[in-house]
Amino acid sequence: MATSKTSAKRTTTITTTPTCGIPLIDSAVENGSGIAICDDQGEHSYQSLILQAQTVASVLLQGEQDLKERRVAFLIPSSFSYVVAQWGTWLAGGIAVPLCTMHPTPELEYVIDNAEVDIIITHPDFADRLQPIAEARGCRFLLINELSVGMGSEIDTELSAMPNRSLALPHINSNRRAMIVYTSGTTNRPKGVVTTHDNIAAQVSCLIESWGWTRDDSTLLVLPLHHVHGIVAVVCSALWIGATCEMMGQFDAEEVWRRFIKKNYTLFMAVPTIYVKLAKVWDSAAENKQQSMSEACRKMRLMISGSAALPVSVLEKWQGMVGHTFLERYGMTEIGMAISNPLHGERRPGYIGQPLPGVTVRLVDEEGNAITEESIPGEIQIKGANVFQEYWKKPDTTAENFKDGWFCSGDTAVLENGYYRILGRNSVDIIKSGGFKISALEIEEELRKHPAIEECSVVGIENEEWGEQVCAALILHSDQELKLHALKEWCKDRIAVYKIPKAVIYIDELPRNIMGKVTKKDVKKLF
Ligand code: MCA
Ligand code: AMP
Repeated sequence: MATSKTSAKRTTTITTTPTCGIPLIDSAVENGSGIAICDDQGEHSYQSLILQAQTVASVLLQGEQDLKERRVAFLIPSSFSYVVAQWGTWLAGGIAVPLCTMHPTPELEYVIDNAEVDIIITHPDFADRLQPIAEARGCRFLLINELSVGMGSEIDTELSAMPNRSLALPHINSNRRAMIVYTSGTTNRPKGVVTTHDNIAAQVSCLIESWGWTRDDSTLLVLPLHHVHGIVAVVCSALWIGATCEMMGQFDAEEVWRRFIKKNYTLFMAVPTIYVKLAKVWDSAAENKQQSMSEACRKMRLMISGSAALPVSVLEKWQGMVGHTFLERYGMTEIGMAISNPLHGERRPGYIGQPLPGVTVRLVDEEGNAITEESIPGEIQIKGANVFQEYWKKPDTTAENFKDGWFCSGDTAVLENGYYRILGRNSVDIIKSGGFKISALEIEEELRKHPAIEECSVVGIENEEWGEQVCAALILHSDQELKLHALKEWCKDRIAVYKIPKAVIYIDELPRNIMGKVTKKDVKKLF
C-alpha cells in the first residue's frame, strides 16, 4: 500500500510561527483554546486545528520547503479532518482540491486528472475507491486518520504542551493560489475555479462585516464541502472570526431539527431546498413539537438562504412558522457572495439585495452597454477582490468570461428601488437543482453513451422542492426499451446522483428551429 505513515508529530519539535501569510489562518490563530469545530468525534479547539494542520503540512512536505502550488485533492466528509487537510495543504504551499463525496469514480477521476493532482488524502471510507486511482496516476496516497488527525483531547494536550514545535513551514504569499473548486457551466465538463488566499480573504471579510459575525456565533453546517457555499460562507467565515462550526456529515432534516432544539446556534445557512425539506418535517410534527422547533429557530439571530432563487412562498412560510425573515443573498463559485439583503434594514422578498462591501456590480445589456437606469434588465457583471483568478488551465475560457475586467456572471437581473432581482440564467443549459449547478450538456453527453439511446435533450423543469429538476427527452433506437429506473441505475456509476434525470419522456423527434438546433423551450413544454 502506498500509504505514507508518519509519527513525525511525536518526535518533531514545533514552533508556531507568528504568521504564516494566509489571512484566514493568521486570523484564526488568535482564537487559541476556543472551540472551532464540533463533529462526531467531539469538540476541537483552534489550537488543535492549527497544530494538526501544521503536522499534516509537514507530512505533505516530506522535507521539501514548499509544495509550490502542487495540487492536493482530498475526499473527506464534513468534519474536523476535512479542515485539517485543507489547512495542512495551504500551510505546505499546496492548492486544495476538495472532492465530492457523492461523485462516482469517473467524476472523481475527471477532477483529479483535470487539476493534475499530485497528492490524494482520503478518509478511510473512500480508500478502496481512491487508492487505485492514486496508484494508476502515481499520486501520493495518504489516509487522513494516519496523519494523527481528530484523535481527541489527549493528542491535543500532548501537542500543545510541546514548547518548541518547530516545523520548517513556508511563508505563503497571500496572492498565491489556494483552492480549485469545480463548477458546471455552459461547456460540457466542469471547470476548475481557482481562488487565491486573497480572494478567499475578500470573500470572507465582506460577510463578516455585513452579516455581523462575531466569535460568539455558533452555526450548524449541513452543506457539502466541495462548494463555495459550505466552504466559504459557512466554514471559512466561522473560523475567520473565532466562532464555532458544528458539522453534520450529511444533511438529514429530522436530525437538523433535533440539533436546533438541543443546541444554541446563532445563525444558519442553507439552500432553498433544505428549507423546504425542513418545513415538511415541521408540518408533520405534533403541535407542541412544532412550538419547540419554532422556538429553537427564534433563538437564532440570523437565517440565510442562497445558491438558488428563494421562492417568496418559502420565505413567507418560514415567516409564519418561526418569525424569521430569511436573509437572501446571491453568489457564485467564481465570486463567493456578491449581493445580499441587509442584516439590518429591509429584507425584500424576491430580491437578492445590494452589493456587499468591496464588491462592484453592474448590469450590462445585450449590446454590451452598462445600464445606468433602474428597471432595465441586464447581465450581472462583477468586479472586486472577491473575483476568482482564473479557470484552471483554461486561459481562453477565462478571457471569454471577463469583459474589460468585469466578470460576466451569465445571470440576468434588474435593479428596482435600489435592490437587485434575478430574472434567470442566460443559458438554458444550466440547471440549478437543490442548489447544485448542473450542465444539461454534460448529462446529454453521458446519456448518448447508453446503447438504447439514439438522441436526447436534457432540461431543467421547475419544481417546488428542488427549484429545478433534471428531466430528459429520449429518442430510443427502434428496437430498444429503457425504463426510468434502469436508466437511473446505469447512470449511478457514471454521474453524480444529483445529475441523474428524475423524469424522462420518450419522443420520436426533438423539436428544432430552422437552423436545426434543438429548441429547449419546446422540449420543456413536453414535460
Ligand atoms: C440529492 N439528490 C438530488 C440532489 N441532492 N437530486 C437533485 N438535486 C439535488 N441537489 C438525490 C439524492 O441523491 C437522492 O437520490 C434523491 O435525489 C433524493 O435525495 P434526498 O434525500 O431527498 O436529498 P438529500 O440527500 O437530502 O440532498 C438534498 C440537499 C443536497 C441537502 C438539498 O442536494 C444539498 O446538499 N444541496 C446543497 C448544494 C450546495 O451546497 N450548493 C452550493 C453551490 P436517490 O433517490 O437516487 O437516492 S455554491 C453556490 O451556489 C454559490 C457560491 C452560492 O451562491 O452559494
Ligand atoms: P454555482 O456556480 O454553483 O456557484 O452557482 C451560482 C449560481 O447560482 C448563480 O450564477 C445563480 O444563477 C445562482 N444563484 C445563487 N444565489 C442565488 C439567488 N439568491 N437567487 C437566484 N439564483 C442564485
